[in-house]
Amino acid sequence: MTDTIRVAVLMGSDSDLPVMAECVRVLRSYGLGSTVRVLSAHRTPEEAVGFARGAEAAGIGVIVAGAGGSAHLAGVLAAHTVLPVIGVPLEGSPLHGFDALLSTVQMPPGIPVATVGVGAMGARNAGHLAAAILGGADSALREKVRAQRKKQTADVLAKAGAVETRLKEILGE
Ligand code: RP5
Repeated sequence: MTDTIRVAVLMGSDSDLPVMAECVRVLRSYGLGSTVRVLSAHRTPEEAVGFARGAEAAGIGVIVAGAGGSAHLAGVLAAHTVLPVIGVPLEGSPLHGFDALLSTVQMPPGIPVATVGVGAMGARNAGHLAAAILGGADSALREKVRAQRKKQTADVLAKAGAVETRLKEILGE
């Protein structure tokens, strides 16, 4: 069950979809709907700028933008909206996303992009961060974020409790 669409998940190419789907998966776990679009800072620049300019009026609260190569999508979107923009550097290039990381994170002061980690790990965190941002003004959503953190802690502690047993299995003891 998802609510009205408050998050836009954008990506520079349809080839980015398998990774950016991880962001959508996390958003859905919080009951957050999203609009998913392929928009490129380089290949569809007019459309990308148009989306950024119209996002606020469309009810979007957070924009997530994933791109690979010398990634400029998140930065270009941020230049055309005051909504928070989360950048996901993607790793398809010969430099394995290091180029995308630097071009996404090194924004000039005054036009921030909240940059998460490279690839699927970052895409998932973009979903969690979008939920946390929207949760600032939505107590029900904030409680979902809190519950996710508590469950995560419990899961890690449960796994930690099983480490001695697993070690014996691995060592054949
Ligand atoms: C970027 O170039 C896209 O975000 C993608 O990660 C990368 C390669 O795009 P394709 O050549 O696969 O369309 O703009």
